[in-house]
Amino acid sequence: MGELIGLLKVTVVQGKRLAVRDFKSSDPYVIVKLGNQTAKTKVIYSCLNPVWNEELTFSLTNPAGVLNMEVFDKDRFKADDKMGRAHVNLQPIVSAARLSKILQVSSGETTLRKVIPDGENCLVRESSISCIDGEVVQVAWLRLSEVESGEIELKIKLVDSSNPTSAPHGTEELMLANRNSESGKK
Ligand SMILES: [Ca+2]
Repeated sequence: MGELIGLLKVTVVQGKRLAVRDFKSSDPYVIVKLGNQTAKTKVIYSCLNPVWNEELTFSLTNPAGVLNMEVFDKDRFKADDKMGRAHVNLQPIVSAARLSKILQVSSGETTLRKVIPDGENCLVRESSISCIDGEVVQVAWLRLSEVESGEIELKIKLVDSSNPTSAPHGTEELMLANRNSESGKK
């Protein structure tokens, strides 16, 4: 496993125009994967424009790689139906976080960079990465593929280990270190 970069907090905000998998609607939930880590949102029943607003946490190691997500329709008596998939390249937010450190951005809101939609990503529109009060955040609308329709909004936050030279390896240690550095902030 590579060097620990920090914690990635992924908020699955909402879905729009999701595909119908039951009679008139669907019961969507999202599975998010980073490497061998998997997390999922709750199911929202009978809704094609669901609002989850759920934060899922992953530990992010170098190289950052790609965040994958799949949407499913929950079914009680048979296997859940697929409702599309999307991915986000995490390299831009990692470089933006590095930049914010170099620029020593701390308070207020600063746009660090923008990622434009192209054939390599799933972006519906331009995605911006900002530093908001010291936190690096990317907001992205993703078009689902392998499905008739649907878009997903994500908010990705990179929580850096505050002291990279002594960053401990392992999520628990990192969380402990973050807690300690927060309580001991000058
Ligand atoms: Ca269903």
